[in-house]
Amino acid sequence: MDNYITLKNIEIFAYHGVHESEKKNGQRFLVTAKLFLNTEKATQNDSVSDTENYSLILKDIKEEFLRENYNLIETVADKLTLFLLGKYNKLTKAVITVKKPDLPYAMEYAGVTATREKSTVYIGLGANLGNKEENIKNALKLIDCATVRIVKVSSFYNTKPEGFLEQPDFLNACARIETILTPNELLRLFKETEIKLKRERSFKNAPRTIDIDILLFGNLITESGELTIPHPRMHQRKFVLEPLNEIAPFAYHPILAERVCHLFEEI
Ligand code: PH2
Ligand code: MG
Ligand code: MG
Repeated sequence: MDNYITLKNIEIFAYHGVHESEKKNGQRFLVTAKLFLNTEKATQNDSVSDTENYSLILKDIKEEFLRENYNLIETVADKLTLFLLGKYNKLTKAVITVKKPDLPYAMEYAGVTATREKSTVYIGLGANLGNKEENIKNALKLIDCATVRIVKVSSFYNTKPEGFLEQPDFLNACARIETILTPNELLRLFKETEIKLKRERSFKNAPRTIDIDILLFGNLITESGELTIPHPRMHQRKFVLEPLNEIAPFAYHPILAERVCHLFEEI
């Protein structure tokens, strides 16, 4: 649903800026927030408890804007999207514009707009070293944080190694998460989590205490050196499709244009 709350040009005096004079003297900023949420229930009941109260949000934006000083209004705007989406559960997307209206130029303002939204992401977890069940559980605990919420976890499946066969059996699972991180930020979080759980990368597909892969990221299709979404081999792997089918049979593969239940049937 495409309804949103607007708070337009909130005036705040603050000390963000690259230049010493900006840090020392401060200046006026104008903050505009466009906050998306489903207002269906609120309009039905005409009740503020079914939406987000913009007076509270306004107070929070002013406070958060002053909490720490940054060089870039890019950073300020992005931090505000993270803060608001993290704190106000009903928000699905935040678009924040931060403007400097008093620069010494013949121009109305310089400004930056940052956008973040909540995405539904499916991930695969696998372990074949150490206490496999503990490793998967610990990985899920570490992933669950201010920017990532674990929504649903599949059963744990004992699987035979695919690909490189001369290694111990695996324990595999899938989870549905909700995140306001970008794909690259999420990948970084997963790599850090793998390192915390003592994963060592000796060779490709080597046995591991834990492997955490992004399978589907909303309907996103992306390919860069480090990260390919959807996961390029997910549709060929029973150890992915079986747990994924358990928790998300109707999740959609945007390249193959098939639902997970269909991919699972075909394998
Ligand atoms: N992961 C691999 C390669 N082979 N086999 C099983 N059964 N489970 C895995 O998680 C797995 C695999 C590369 O990530
Ligand atoms: Mg993997
Ligand atoms: Mg991996």
